[in-house]
Amino acid sequence: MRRTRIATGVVAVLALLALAVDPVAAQTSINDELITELNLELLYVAVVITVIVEAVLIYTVVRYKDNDEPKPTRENRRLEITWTVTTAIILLFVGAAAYQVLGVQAIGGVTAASNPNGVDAATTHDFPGAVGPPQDEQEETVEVEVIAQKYYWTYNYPEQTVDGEVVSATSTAGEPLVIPKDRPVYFHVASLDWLHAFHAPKLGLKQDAFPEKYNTIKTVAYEEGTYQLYCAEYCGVGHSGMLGKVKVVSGEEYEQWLDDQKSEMESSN
Ligand SMILES: [Cu+2]
Repeated sequence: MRRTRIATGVVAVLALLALAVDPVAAQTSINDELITELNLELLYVAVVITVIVEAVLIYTVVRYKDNDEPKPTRENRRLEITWTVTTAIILLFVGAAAYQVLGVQAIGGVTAASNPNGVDAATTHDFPGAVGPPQDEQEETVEVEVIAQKYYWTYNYPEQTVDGEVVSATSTAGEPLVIPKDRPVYFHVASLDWLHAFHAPKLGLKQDAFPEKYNTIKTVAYEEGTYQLYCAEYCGVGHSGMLGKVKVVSGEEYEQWLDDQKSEMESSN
């Protein structure tokens, strides 16, 4: 009777927890997809382990609660080996699953080692570290140089020029970082003064901005929309205001935007 009541209670609590979990939203980018998948994979395993541990705990409490002379377990080698080996297996699983995702370029960043056939990166400064896309992907890839400075962002499109002048936008002017969806985008992130960090959480993007050194990260955005961009490295009094927007648009809208930028530059020359 009492056991039934406890079982009912456990089921009710689990049902409430299941209701409280947010339904998984549509993935906004390849980065977001990889992070969410890993998170879910680990969550499923964690739920199973939690249920087993709680079941053993509740069973033990109920089964032995009327024992007036309990004796502690001493020297149970089998038990010790079991909990050591089981924990090791779980940790190895978590490590292997996380490492697999970290090893992907979209999460771990694009490096010369992970992208040995990369062409020269399109950048406007002569800093080291930027890695271009592989030659066979160069045509479809968009390269954007993201420059952090106290306390704003500049987005340069070094492949897009008018009379040698690069198409560019800044967060101080309220302009967004515009990228097309469903195309690989490489961000070459650097700082002109000291440490900042490029962070668009809804897109699963985060990268430190080092002074005079590029870090390249990659994305493929799936969902059109405007995403908040933050500086994620405390950089001084203006840090909390060092914000920007990443705008994901369709391929045609992106080309149109570039044309508009270029004709604006031409007319002001
Ligand atoms: Cu900052």
